[in-house]
Amino acid sequence: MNRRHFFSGAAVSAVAAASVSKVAMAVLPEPVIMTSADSAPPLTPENGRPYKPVLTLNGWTLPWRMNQGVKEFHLVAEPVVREMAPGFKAHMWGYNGQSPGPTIEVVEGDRVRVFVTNRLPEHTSVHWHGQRLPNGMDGVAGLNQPAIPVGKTFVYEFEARRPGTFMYHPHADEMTQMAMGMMGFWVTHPKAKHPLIEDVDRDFVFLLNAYDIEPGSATPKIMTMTDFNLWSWNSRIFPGIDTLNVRKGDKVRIRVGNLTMTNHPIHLHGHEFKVTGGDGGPWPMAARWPEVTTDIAVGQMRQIEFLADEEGDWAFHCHKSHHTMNAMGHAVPTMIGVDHRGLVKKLQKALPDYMVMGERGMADMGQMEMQIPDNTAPMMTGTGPYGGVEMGGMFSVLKVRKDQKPGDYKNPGWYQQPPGSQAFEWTGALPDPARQPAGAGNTPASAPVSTEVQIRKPAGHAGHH
Ligand SMILES: [Cu+2]
Repeated sequence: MNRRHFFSGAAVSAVAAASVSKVAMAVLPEPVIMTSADSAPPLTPENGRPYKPVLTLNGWTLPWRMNQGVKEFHLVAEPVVREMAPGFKAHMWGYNGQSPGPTIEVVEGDRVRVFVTNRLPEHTSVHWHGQRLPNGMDGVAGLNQPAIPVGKTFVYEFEARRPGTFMYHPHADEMTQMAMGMMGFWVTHPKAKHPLIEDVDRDFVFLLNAYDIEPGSATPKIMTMTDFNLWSWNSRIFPGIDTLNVRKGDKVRIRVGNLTMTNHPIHLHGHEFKVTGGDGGPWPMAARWPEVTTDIAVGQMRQIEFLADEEGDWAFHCHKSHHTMNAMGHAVPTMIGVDHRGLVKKLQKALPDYMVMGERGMADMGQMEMQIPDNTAPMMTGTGPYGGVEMGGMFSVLKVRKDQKPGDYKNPGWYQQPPGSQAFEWTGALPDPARQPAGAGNTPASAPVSTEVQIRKPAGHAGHH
């Protein structure tokens, strides 16, 4: 983390200097800018009511300054370069150097003042999703306030009235600005013991977001509504998403907000969790039951809690299998069972780079030394201790270790299964299974097999096809 002076930018300085008076400048908290996409350690509060801070996956918490009892934050809306995975950088819009913006953490009852400086090429605003606040602070441009013009700074101020997990994002040219990565998390911790909010040992937060970036390019396409090709957590894709590292026996909370345009069934291996709350606050105990997957709808936040009592490396991911893939072409027919070995040779004479997608399934894609453009994330990748993980997108790993130190979030490396506790190859005798004749099913045929299909035409005549 480094502190960049408000006016140290190059091209934007002139705009900013012309529009922010010296007096205003003197009272603004210096904006804190993050230059790394790694998970920053939880930010222990230096003043105000104490609380247990969260860890933002591949993100950070925005420091504040206390000004006569008011917590003052400074968000800077600006173009950023976000590393989505090692070797792949996207040109996005975000806050204070990254997309998503920093997490804002306060305590129930805190008076909060947020300065928002607009360094984007167009106007913006900030909506504080889920908060109780005066209508004029809700941030819908045109409805609650004029939009923040380019180069100007607006002030939002309200009391954090109820504890909970909230999100923030623009409510001005929302389609563009959210597609470009403008969003962030907000956690209001309870001021005292709350009957529905349990103390936990680890508290993780992240946002679900999605982008459409053509392989080889860097800027999201903002017109896309459904056909995204990068499904990300906090604007990171596997294998670029940090693992969630915990100590065996920890009580763990994970807060997940969905600011994409589709739902995401988030699935945890090896443990059952309870959904303990949503955007509206903590849920009554009677509304909590064991789950291993919870669907998070668009614009929702869900917090899950569990006891991490099973050691190991446990997959944690969106269960839509297309959301655990990175950029790929969608106009690809299923080639399973099609034997086109002869055809490939012929085609490669004319098109030396021609290759076949997925003749035996798509797993080959993970290994293929495929020519991909610069600045492109491989479609399915990531290597574990036993080979390719064949995942991308919304995938990470919960690492539970008995020797992880309390409060230590370091990645402990790969889990070593105790001897005799891992799936293994059977090398004994096998009974002869009943099989389909070759070519009748979906295995490659050694010789062409003609298939006859009966279809019934509308007129009622049976025909051959
Ligand atoms: Cu998903």
